Amino acid sequence: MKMWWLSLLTLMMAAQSPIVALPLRTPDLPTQTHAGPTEADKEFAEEYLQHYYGYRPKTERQKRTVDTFVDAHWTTGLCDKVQKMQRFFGLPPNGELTKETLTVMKRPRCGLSDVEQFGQTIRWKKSKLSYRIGGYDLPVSASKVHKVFRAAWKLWSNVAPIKLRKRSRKEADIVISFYNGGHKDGAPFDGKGGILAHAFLPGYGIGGDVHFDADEDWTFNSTGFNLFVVAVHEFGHALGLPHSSDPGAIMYPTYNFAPNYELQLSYHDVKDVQHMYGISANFASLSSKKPPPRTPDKCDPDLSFDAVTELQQEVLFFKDRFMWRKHPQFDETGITLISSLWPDSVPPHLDAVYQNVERNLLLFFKGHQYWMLNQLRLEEGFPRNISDFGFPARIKSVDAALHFRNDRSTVFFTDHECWRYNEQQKMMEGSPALIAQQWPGIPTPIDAAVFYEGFVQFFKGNINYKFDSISKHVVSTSPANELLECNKMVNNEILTR
Ligand code: 01S
Ligand code: CA
Ligand code: ZN
Ligand code: ZN
Repeated sequence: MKMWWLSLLTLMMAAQSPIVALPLRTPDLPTQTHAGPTEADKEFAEEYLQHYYGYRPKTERQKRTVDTFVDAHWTTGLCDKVQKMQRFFGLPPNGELTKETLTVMKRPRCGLSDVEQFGQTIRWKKSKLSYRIGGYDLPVSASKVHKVFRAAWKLWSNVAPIKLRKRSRKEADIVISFYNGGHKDGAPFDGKGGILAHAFLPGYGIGGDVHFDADEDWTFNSTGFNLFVVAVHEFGHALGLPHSSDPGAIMYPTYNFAPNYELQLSYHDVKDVQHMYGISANFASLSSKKPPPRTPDKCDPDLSFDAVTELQQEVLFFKDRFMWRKHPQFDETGITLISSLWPDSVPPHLDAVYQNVERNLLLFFKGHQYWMLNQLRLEEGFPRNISDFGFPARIKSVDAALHFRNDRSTVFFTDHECWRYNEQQKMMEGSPALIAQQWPGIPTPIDAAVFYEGFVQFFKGNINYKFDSISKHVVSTSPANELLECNKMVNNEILTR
């Protein structure tokens, strides 16, 4: 029977990320006119739910005491457990002991001894799992597919004590197939785009199976959809992981491929899989070499930024592969991946970013290179060398860039110096000046600068300096993350664990 990712989290994420299509399933079992379950059926079901879903029937004494915590916990009992069971088997979760619910309960459960309920999720109970590639009409070279799948499983088995063996003939726990359109599991694929793949929770039969939409343009690079990236995500589901609200996680529900980023499980992916299966023997040595990356937290009092810029009415704060977008109309400043707004064009760990308002361009700096984007598109011929701006050869990178729309100029900060670039004449104005002279009170080198709310706002480490350009002095300092308004949280913020 069926079960895929339709958790509350998925629903929440779906509201936010339009690419996540929701397979709201319509049961393909006949609707029945039911006479209601017999007493024997009820008893059977109670026992079943006790055994497999942790249902605890009330004692007579508990039935009389209504208000205790324990009782409150248990009153949600039976109906809730029936729903849970129905969800697992893809039945309409009405919480009633319908005929098909009972039929499923009475089915031989041989395979199910391999699975166990683990908190809110289901996991495999054994550590040696097998997988098989079902069907033979692979849309891409078979040997490459095998290689990619092996590498994708390895990311998970590196951190958790699980082993995955490929089988070519015999039954396997996890069957991986490519299908197009409807493929008889109640969740038809939708052609190019949209849903790319889906997976079933650990379990017997279809449980643990992974299906890829054969209509997608599957690739091994950055064109189309990268099979490796999606396989790692789906294999996470096949192990029992739900979606994550952390945009840095592999289990984040939308596709993300960033060129030159070596795909790694994030800190949360690792924590989640280890929570279910434990920690692999070689995890300590592996993670000391390459610790799983943590997604920056806007409430971290030590938060600093790589770059800050205006973009239309928004202010963008860059950090590693991420950015926060502060919009005047939205209360919440959410974090996203840089690559989700500018796929394939902008690198992570930027040095500086500014918007050229007159020409509607956005310029990104990293090391000796810069990238120029018009709207969301990378201009042809980029990245180019920052010597274009007239920097001498000794300048290898910039720390920050500050654009002034009124006098159509941009100030670049490099170490203790600053340079004024004339955007109209496209040339540097004179020689560099000392930051200490031009911007007294600002420590160097700086991390980022932006003109916002009438002040030049400098960032260095975890401090934000507001500078008044007219009186030429620092009017106040505050925590660098103050503008992100850390205490304004909505329910799709990264869940604290
Ligand atoms: N599968 O695991 C998914 O998350 C589906 C949507 C479900 C609601 C069925 C999916 O194809 N999502 C797209 C995706 O890219 C957006 N998933 C894989 C990934 O790498 N995030
Ligand atoms: Ca699709
Ligand atoms: Zn399917
Ligand atoms: Zn998914």
